[in-house]
Amino acid sequence: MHAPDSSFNDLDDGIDFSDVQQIKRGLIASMVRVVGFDPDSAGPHDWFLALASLLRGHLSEQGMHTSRSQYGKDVKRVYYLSMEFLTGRRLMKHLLDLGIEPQVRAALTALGQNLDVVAEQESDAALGNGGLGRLAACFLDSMATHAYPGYGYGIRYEFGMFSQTIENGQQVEHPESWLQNGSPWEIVRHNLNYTVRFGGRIVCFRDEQGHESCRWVDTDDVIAEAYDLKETGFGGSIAVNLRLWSARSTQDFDLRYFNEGNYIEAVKEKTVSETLSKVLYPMDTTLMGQELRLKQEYFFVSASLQDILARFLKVHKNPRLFPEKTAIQLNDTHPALAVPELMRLLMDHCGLNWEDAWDITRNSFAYTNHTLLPEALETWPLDLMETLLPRHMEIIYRINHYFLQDVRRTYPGDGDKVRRMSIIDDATRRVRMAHLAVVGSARVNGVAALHTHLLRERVFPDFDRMYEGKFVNVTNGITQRRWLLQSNPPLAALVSEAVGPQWIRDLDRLRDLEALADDTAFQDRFLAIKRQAKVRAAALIEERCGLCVAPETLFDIQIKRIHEYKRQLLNILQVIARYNRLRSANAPDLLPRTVIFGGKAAPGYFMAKKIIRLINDVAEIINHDPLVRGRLRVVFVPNYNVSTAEILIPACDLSEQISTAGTEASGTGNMKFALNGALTIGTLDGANIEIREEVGGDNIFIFGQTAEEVAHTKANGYNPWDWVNADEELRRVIDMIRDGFFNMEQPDRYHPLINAVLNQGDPFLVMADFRSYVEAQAAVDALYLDQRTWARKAILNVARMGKFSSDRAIHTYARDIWGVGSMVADA
Ligand code: 26V
Repeated sequence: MHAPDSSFNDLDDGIDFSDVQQIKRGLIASMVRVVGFDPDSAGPHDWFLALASLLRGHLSEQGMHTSRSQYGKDVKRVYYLSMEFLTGRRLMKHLLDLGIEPQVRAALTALGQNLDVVAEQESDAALGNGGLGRLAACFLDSMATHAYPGYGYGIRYEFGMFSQTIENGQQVEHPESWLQNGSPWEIVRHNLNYTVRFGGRIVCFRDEQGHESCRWVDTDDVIAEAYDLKETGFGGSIAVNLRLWSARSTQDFDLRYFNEGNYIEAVKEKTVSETLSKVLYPMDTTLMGQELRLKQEYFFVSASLQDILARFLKVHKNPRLFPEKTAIQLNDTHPALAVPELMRLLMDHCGLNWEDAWDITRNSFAYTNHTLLPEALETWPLDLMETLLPRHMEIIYRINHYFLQDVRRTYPGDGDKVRRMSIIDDATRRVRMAHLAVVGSARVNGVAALHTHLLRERVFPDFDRMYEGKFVNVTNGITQRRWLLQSNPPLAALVSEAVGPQWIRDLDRLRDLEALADDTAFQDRFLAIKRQAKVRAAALIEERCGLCVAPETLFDIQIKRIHEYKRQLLNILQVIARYNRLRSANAPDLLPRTVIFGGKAAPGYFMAKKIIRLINDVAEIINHDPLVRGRLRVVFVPNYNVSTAEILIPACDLSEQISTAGTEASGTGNMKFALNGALTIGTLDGANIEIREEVGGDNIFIFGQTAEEVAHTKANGYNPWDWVNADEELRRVIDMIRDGFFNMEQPDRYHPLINAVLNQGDPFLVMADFRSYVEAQAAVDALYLDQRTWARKAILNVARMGKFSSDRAIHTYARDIWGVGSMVADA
């Protein structure tokens, strides 16, 4: 008997994508056979579907080659577990990765369509809140590009991040159904599913040899169904799979009710279980302890681990080899239940004893922390966990028991330490997920040098001393494929012309641009490209806000989630001070600026929403004041998302990265802006510190207190009023807001805001950093007047961004944390 021939190197209907005629025929076939529409009357959206379906087939083929070669070589794989993947649109990315954009463009033209219009039809897959989710997307891109055997697992939310409109200056949220018009990229695998269990109770029994084993019974079950997306890498020959789980009820009808004639009651159960993957929680700080969120976390963790283990057991009979063949990265604590889940599967399903299961578990996981803010560190109530996941709670108690024995051995007689380090917080009766993740992982990393330092010193000092070498730093990065090649084609072309195209895979190659920083002809081309991008952004602003902004002005941009710690408030205070100076006519040399904001506030975050409203109220007054016409405009761009970022970032002159030092774990927007030739104004926080190290102190505007100074200021009894009273300009700004200058119709609108900041200690030191921020902004004004020097510094910023590629980050994870190799290097 011989093996069946299932090679697919030569599928007869495979299309040669270098041939425009073949693409055109393929598109027509796809329109007729898949979309089911007459090509003669099809519109851009139909053509988008036809094109995407055509590409999906090709990507699936690519992915199968990748997967066959991984099985063939029995490589160690890495699984990236994340509640969020903020991938944005995919069409242009795939075309660039495959190198077939010109051919596809030509084929569409021949069909009377324009590729750019067709690409605009795609909705933004916003399955994430912000930085953490976008990082996951950049990492998949780097893994695919550099041929790491990576794999992503997440949730297929039916509703991603809400879409935002601004009405009367206020944020209004709308549901965002990215699936409404179908998602042509997905490969649906109805037959690939796992049962995920909740509730129930545990029964334990002993066999004849006296071994105890436990069973989890009487559970409420939900089915997790797999949907796959292929993430291409540059060059197109490798695809990484992103598997998203969708919840399906185990029962379509509850026959008991059905037979009684109660039709509605009969489907209720189904609706309830299917809400599990309905919607992404749109907040990224405070956890409200909702049961649904915990269920979402366990749902995707359980399905993913069952899938990972099944894949492993297909090839290996011995579970003890698991850590040699598998690395699992926990993107924050959201998937931390993976630790007790793997223990459960190894003991209750594979029959391993505790010691062996624990050995495998703690050598398989690694955990990335993304925030120091105490309110964002996850904890879950014990009673909720015990009800929902009784078996996992048993395992967690036992992990904690052995762990605390170790703690007592390491720190004898220190009962306080035992209480502080425990996975269970006895005082609040909650499980500390970060402690569980640290104890269950071989490595823990922060996402920028300062962040890792503070993590070790402030959040986990006892763990750091107990586990030498466990805490490491991997500074974040971004993919230059999306954030330069795709989003800024003219600059990408200029760079390629100057230093060759290798930067696309190796960002360090940008260094050769340094030699051109003083070249006036190069500077002129660089500035012309910046201007072109500003014209494009101005069109977007006109369309979304009905506001006309001038590309000659300095574009000063702060786009990111709205948070007190990110200090959009500090920015708008500075804008008001600038407005006052312009009106008083004693500042003729203040250059014209357009100050652009964008970002979403969590729907229940009162202060963040007030800040949005204040920005819009201030904009309304300033933009209608003839005294400052042509010299100052303020814009709030609604519905900030990945696609908006792709247009605004290339257009930026000045990138605002102004969080209170010690609060922004890394930031990744800061890197995207600098890569596109913006200068940064920022604090010594997160990755800004490393950006300064790379670009040089002369090529960045740094202001404000350092993380150490912040701690010191607070320790010495900070009173924001002292700073307000000592600074006449600041005092005036505060008075205007308090007196209702920007909102005469309701003058007390911002009293809660002013009160919260000034009378409740100003925890993010807005007042303390105001003066130095204003001074840094004055230095910006002065420099911008000298366009040559500005261009030189901007070019140097681009040239020195090599470190901030997600390729570097992934190479570091692969080497220092996962112990996996590139398939190309291995070949
Ligand atoms: C936290 C929570 C808390 C519970 C409710 C749901 C939820 C959802 C997301 C998060 C994550 C917040 C952490 C986060 O996004 N951190 C950002 O991570 C970026 C990538 O490492 C980093 O650049 C940013 O500085 C950091 O704020």
